[in-house]
Amino acid sequence: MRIERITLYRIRLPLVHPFETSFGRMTDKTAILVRVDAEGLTGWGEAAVNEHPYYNEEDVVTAWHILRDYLVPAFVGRNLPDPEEAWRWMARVRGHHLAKAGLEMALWDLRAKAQGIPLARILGGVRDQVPVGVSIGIQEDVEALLDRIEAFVAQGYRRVKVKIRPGWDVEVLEAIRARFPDLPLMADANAAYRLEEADRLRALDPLNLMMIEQPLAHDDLWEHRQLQARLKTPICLDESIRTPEQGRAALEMGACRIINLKPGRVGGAWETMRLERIAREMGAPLWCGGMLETGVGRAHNVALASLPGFTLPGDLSGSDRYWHEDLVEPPFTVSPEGTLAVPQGPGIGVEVVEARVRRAAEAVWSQEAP
Ligand code: OSB
Ligand code: MG
Repeated sequence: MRIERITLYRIRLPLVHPFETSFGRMTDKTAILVRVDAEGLTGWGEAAVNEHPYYNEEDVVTAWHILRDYLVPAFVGRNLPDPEEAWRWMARVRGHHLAKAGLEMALWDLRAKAQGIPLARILGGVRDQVPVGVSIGIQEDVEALLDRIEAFVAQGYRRVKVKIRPGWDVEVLEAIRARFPDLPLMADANAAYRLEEADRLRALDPLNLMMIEQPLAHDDLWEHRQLQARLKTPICLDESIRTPEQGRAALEMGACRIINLKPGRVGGAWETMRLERIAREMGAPLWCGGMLETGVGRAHNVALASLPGFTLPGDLSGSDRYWHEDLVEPPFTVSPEGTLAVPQGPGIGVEVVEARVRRAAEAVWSQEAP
């Protein structure tokens, strides 16, 4: 199957509700959608890059550059490679995992469509519904946060993650616990603490949190290990785990007990499948994280979350939690049981509405095979 054309759409979509974390506040989401055309079929992927390099070092401009100048030219005009080969072609470019994932996942969509089967099936998915949670940003005040939690719980979400930072942490979580004693609850610090603040984090131990996500530096394993030895609450790593091998190392050394596996952060589906297998064989809990993806990236994440190693509810929420209007049809909707259905059509199994993509696009570029 010859790859005839690859198109990049740099998009910006307003969020229904601003999303504030310890690294900043987002009112819009940026991303690069990748469209791959081959022999009458179209595959879609999403590089879920933020506008600014505050979560990781990538931003929407670096991802555009890496895709346009390095990754796309390596694939246009060639035959669709097998998954491992595709990853090898990209590996010459170091890092830039969100950019790579956008293209890599579009190739998976294309493969599944060429076979006429759902993406989840060629990935090895075993569920047709995946349990989901919601990630809630820092709010104006605790009352506003409690109200939002109540509304999401009423919609069926199976666990709630709240963003924390020094000054918006212990008291806030205590207030949530007082109001929702049995809620599966966790906190994500996005690297806002130092090891010297371990005592502050130890104050969370009585609250029976499922886990605390990425308390220390974005690229650290060793100090997380020191912290985990002093905490009862399990540590979950996000930013620090960029490769399957780092995931294995973190689990082996006790830097974390749980991994938030974001397909974008590790560079796409191939690497996600490798880490899923490692965690499964080690008996470590795993869940699928998110980067406020549009329906395109969400479809890929939901398909991957149907793999057997994803044992906990993911940061996979309904389209209406993020967007006034998603870019795909049908949009993703959370069931009263707190699940998202894994699409059953060929490939990603949802229709990308190209008119909406173009409306959201700030730039479009494509390369065609000669
Ligand atoms: O740290 O998990 C994170 C969104 C953007 C950047 C980083 C993170 C997040 C989320 C949102 O928590 C998860 C979602 O997509 O719903
Ligand atoms: Mg996180």
